[in-house]
Amino acid sequence: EVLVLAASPSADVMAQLEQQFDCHHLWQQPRDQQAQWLQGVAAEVRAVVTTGAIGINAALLAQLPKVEIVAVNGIGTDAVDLDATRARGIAVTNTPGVLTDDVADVAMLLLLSAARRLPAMDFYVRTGGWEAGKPVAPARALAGKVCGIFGFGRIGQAIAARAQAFGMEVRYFQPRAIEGTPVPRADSLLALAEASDYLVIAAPGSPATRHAVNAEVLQALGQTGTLVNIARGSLVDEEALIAALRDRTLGMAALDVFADEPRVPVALRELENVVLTPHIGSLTVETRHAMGQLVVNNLRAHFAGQPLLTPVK
Ligand code: 8YV
Repeated sequence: EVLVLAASPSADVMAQLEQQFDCHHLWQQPRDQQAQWLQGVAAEVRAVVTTGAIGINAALLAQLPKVEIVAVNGIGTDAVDLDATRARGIAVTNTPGVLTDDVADVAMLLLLSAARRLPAMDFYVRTGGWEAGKPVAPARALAGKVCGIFGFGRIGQAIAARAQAFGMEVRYFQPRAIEGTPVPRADSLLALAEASDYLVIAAPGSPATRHAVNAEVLQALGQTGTLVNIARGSLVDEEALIAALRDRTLGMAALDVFADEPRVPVALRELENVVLTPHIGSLTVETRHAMGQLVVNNLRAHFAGQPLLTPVK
């Protein structure tokens, strides 16, 4: 029996889950009834399907005595209590690879939107500013600017390729140097921020990266700097970010992820120098289908006693 915590937008994936497993859908239950409903199904659950954002905590795992596998429909496993899964020998899978391009696209979407102030320009046309002949201040060109990438895995490298195509100079930082890349590595995140016009976060959320982008890093990025985050809200000290944006010691922020989703602080929503999207990095028809298919294929492999396609170590 499979406990599904959240639906995939792919109807085909949902149909496959239904056909191949005995599914219990938590997301279909009204919020205030979920706890009680869960008590009725928990005993027989052998697999859990969750998302990168939702994950699974120790308390829920403890309610599932027979669970063997947690299949994450996403790449980030920061919301999964991996200590608890490891301690019980529960397998965990995620969906690397298939979402790289889409997430990198959203990083560029945000970067370009901030650089050329897309939300303000859109507002200007819609509200008749253009017709009324109101002035429009020129933006800043991208070509020649430095794009610093924090976290240089698959997604970070895909962002680098895109930034280079726009004529940007790219650098990266992460603790472990990547071999064979011509992209220079900064000595630290702080040094990267100092050198960058745009700082793009593409590192995993973890206790080690929590609030890595703090007041000091934001200060180093500076008045003409822009922060882009497509990774996890936990990497940024959101209070410090709001303060820096408000005081204009940081130029702009373009954010797809937040500390406490879906709650975005009003103080952030009210700022003009931000571009905000609702955690949509991987949200395309094609990619959500490919991610969901990987979830299904991992579950099938597990129950057939075959090697998992994309295990999390
Ligand atoms: C979504 C993500 O949170 O892949 C990730 O880590 O953050 C996203 O793709 C979600 O997991 C989609 O189901």
